[in-house]
Parts: sequence; C-alpha cells; structure tokens
Amino acid sequence: MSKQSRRSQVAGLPAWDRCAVMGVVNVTPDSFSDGGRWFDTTAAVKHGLALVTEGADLVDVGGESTRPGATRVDEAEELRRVIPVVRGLASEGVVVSVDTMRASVAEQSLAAGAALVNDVSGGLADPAMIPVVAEAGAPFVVMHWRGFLQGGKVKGVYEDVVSEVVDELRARVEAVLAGGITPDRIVVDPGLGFSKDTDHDLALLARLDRLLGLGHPLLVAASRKRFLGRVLADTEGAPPPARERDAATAAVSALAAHQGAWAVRVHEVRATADAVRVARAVEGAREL
Ligand code: PMM
Repeated sequence: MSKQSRRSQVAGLPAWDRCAVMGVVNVTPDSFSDGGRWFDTTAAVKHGLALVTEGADLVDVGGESTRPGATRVDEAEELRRVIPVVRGLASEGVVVSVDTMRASVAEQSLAAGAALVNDVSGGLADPAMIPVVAEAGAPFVVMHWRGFLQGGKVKGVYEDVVSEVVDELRARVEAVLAGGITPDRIVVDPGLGFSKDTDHDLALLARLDRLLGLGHPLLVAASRKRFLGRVLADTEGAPPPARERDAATAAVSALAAHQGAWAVRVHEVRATADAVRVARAVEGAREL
C-alpha cells in the first residue's frame, strides 16, 4: 500500500488524495494565536466558510483555549460557543471537526453534524469521551497530552522525546481501542507545543516516520506555535508575533505532507493549501 493511500483512509470521512488541510476556527476570546477574532456565531461560521473557499478540506471548531495556563471554560459556555457554529458549517456541507475535551460537547456536536472529534487530551480529560465517540461511530483524534499545564514544566521532561511520545501515544491508542473506537477511525497527533519545548517539537517533526509507524493516519498541528517563533527569532532572540508565522507554518505543512501526514491543522489556509498540493505533485513525480 502506498504512503498516499494509507493516509487518506479515515473511516467516516472523505478520502483525499493528498495531505488534507484542516482550517481552524477558535470561538474563544483568548486562544493562543487568533483568540477573540471569531467570538460570535455569525463571524465564526463566515470565517469557516472563507477557510473552505481558501482550500480547507475540513474545519476544526473549538470553544476552549488550550493555551498553557488558560482557565477552563464551563461546559454550558463551551456548548454555547461551539454548537451553533458546528451546525451552521455542517448545514453548508462543510466537513466539521470539533476540538473539545468534553464528552457532552463532542456528543452534541456530532448530533449537530460534526464528522470528527479532536480531543487534545486523547480521551484523558473526560472519562465519558471515548464511550460517546465509540457509540456514535465517529473518528477520533488522539493527541499526545501529559495533562493540564498549571505552570507544570516538569511534565515536559523527556530522555528521548520521540520514543516517549510514540510509546505514550501507543498506550492511548490501546485505551481508545479498548473503549470501542474502531482502528480505522483513529488519527494520532504528536501534540506539538503541549508539554514540549522547541527542541522537542523539532525532534518530533524530524521523525514523523516514527509516529506513522503507529499505523494510524497522522495529524500535525504546528500552526503559529511557539517553536516557530523561536526558529524565526531575530538576533536579539525576539520571536515574531503569532500572526507573522504563517509562511513558516506553510513550510511545516509541506514538510509534514512530504513525510506522509494525513492532515495539517492551520489558521491560515491559503499557503498551506498550496504547500500540500506541491507536496502531492512531487510525490506524483516519484510514482511515475
Ligand atoms: N493545538 C491546539 C489546539 N488544538 N488539536 C490537535 N489535534 N493538535 C494540536 O496540536 C492542537 C489542537 C492549540 O493551538 P491554537 O489554540 O492556536 O488553535
């Protein structure tokens, strides 16, 4: 089986013949890089549709910031933010992913038309998450996560980050399988920036083959993250602001697509849509 056909298979989702582009809509006042911009239903739906026009294959809707140290929103507020946006986009035919750690939000999003559940805790934050997703027969993103970061840098200590992330993800995948989610519906994600510093993130990006070795489609979410700020820092060490990291993000999209990622999750879609098409064309040339 070729790299391409393996990554395009997530049961319950369309099959793309290249790395898919997941556009981000954060319906939050405080997200890491675009907080506050799409914080009402109409603006958020409009933004999601614009991302599709720019080339997003699916749109990831989230109502809770995962920024280190962010306070959690309560359940009612997360539902209020997310459900109308999921419904609005799904009713327009958009393939919607819901970015949530709460089973109730996942369940109601699936009922409102979401096609995929993206849980940055990989099912750890809410014990009801895996049963809900299994029962719905929905695909599930299992991200590498070491818990809520309450200033807890200690959770980001690794001897060998690639091996540890792979082993910990494998354990989560086993738990998810034991909970009844079928293997063809599981996507894995290294969780760049979550309990990881710049060197950790770069080491993981250098060895996506090891993550692909888990045997599941791979999602890579590097968009505008801190490690890109560090890579792009000026001679004084000052990183560019998050919104000036989109060209670097597109570069990571090309690298990830070239290594066989199933999808990349980005805030600015246009450049990444081009990047994954270039990666596909290069791959096509190799197949000739
Ligand atoms: N990162 C963020 C939010 N959701 N989902 C997955 N699967 N993987 C990630 O790395 C990830 C995510 C944080 O980024 P944002 O707040 O800037 O969107």
